[in-house]
Amino acid sequence: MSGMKPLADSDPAVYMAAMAELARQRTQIELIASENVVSRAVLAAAGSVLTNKYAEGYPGARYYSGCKAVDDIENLAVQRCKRLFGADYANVQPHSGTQANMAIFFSVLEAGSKILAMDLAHGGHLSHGHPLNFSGRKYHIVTYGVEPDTELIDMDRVRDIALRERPQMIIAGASAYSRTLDFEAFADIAREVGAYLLADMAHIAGLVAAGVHPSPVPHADFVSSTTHKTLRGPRGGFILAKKEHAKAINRAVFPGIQGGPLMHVIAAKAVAFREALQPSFKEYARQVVANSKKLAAELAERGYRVVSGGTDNHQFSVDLRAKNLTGRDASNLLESVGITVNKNLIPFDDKPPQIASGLRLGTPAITARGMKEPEMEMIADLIDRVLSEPTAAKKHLMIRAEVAELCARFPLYKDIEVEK
Ligand code: DSN
Repeated sequence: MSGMKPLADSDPAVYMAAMAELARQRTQIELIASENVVSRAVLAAAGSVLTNKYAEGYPGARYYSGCKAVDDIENLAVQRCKRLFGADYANVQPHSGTQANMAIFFSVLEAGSKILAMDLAHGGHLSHGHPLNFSGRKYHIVTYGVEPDTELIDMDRVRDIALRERPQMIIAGASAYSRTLDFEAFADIAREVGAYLLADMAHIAGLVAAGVHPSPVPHADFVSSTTHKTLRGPRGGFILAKKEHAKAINRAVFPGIQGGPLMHVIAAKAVAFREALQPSFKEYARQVVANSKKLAAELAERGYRVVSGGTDNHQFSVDLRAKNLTGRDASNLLESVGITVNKNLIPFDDKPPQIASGLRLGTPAITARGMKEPEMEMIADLIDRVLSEPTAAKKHLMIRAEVAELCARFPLYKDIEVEK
C-alpha cells in the first residue's frame, strides 16, 4: 500500500492482513448499510503523525503542552461541522456514535431516568437501550416501534406512548429504518411531555448534510452521529446541540467518559466535513438514495418483499420468508460470491437476531465507487440468482466471477500497490 512500506518491512503479518482486506474491499460488492469507502485524503489524515499527540481538554484549554497544531485541527473540524449542519455547537471528540449518545445521556439524565426509544427489534440501535448495553442497564427504557400493517412509525402512536410514559428523553433515530424520520413531529411530542429530544442521525448524516433528508438540527435538543456511514468519513462520532448545552456536553465527553481525543481521527473528520461541504457531495448523496430506491425496486420485481414497501434513504430490508431462507443463510451465501450484506431482524420477526428473517442492504459504499442505476439492476440480478438456487455451487462460481468483473470496472484506491 503506498506509504505502507515501513509496515510491510517491519511487520509482514499485519501488512498482509491489511492487504487481504484491501483485496476484499476491491473485489466484493459492499452492501452493508453502515459502511462506506473514504477518500485518500481521509485515509492520509487518519494514518498521520497526529496519532502521537495527547490533547486532553479542548482547544486553548489543554492539559498538555505542544497542542498548537492539534488545536488548529480541532477548531477546523468544529467550524466545518457546525457549518455543514447549521448547528450552534459541535463536539467532535466522541470516539464513536455510542460514546456520543453516552455523553448526551450523562449531560442531562440521572441514573434510572426514563428514555423512550425505538425498539431494537424494529430497527433501533444498541445504544438506545439494549439490556446488555450501558443504556439498557443504567436507564429505564420504554419503546415505540413500527406498525404491523405498514411497518412505518406512526407518530400518533409515539405521542400516545410518550403521554402515558412521560419519559425524560425521547430518541429519534434507527439503524434499520428506510423511511424519512419526522423530526418536527418528534420535537412537538417531546415538548408536550417535557422531554429532551435526541436525534441520532448516525445512519443518515450524509443525507442530512446534503439536504436529501430533513435535518433534525432545528428541532432536536441534541443530535448524535457517527462520521463513517453516509457521511463518508473516518470511524468516529460527534455531537451537535443547542448552545445552552455546550458546557454540559463538553464536560460529559471529557473528563466524563473519555480521556485524550484521537487527534488523527479528528483531523480525518475535519477532512471529511470539508468534502461534504462540496457540491459534489450533494450529488453523491442524491445518487445514494437513487441507487437504494432502484435496488429495492429491482429486488421487489424479482419477488423479494421489501419491508415497508420501499425506501426513502440509503438502506432497506428484505423479508426472506417467502424464499424459504433465513437472513443468516442468505448472508452466508451472498458472502461466498463476494456480495457483503448483513442479516437483520425484520419487524415482528419470529427468529432470534443471530438467525433473523431478513437482510439489510445499503448503497453508500457502492455509490462511492461510482455505481449507478444500471449497476443496481445487475446487482439485484446477481443476488437473485444466488438466493434462488442456494445449492447451485457451480453457478455460484460463475456469479463470483461476474461480481469480480463488475468491481473491476469501479476500481478502488487505484494508486495503492502491494509492496514487493
Ligand atoms: N452497527 C451499526 C449498523 O450497522 O447500523 C450501527 O452502529
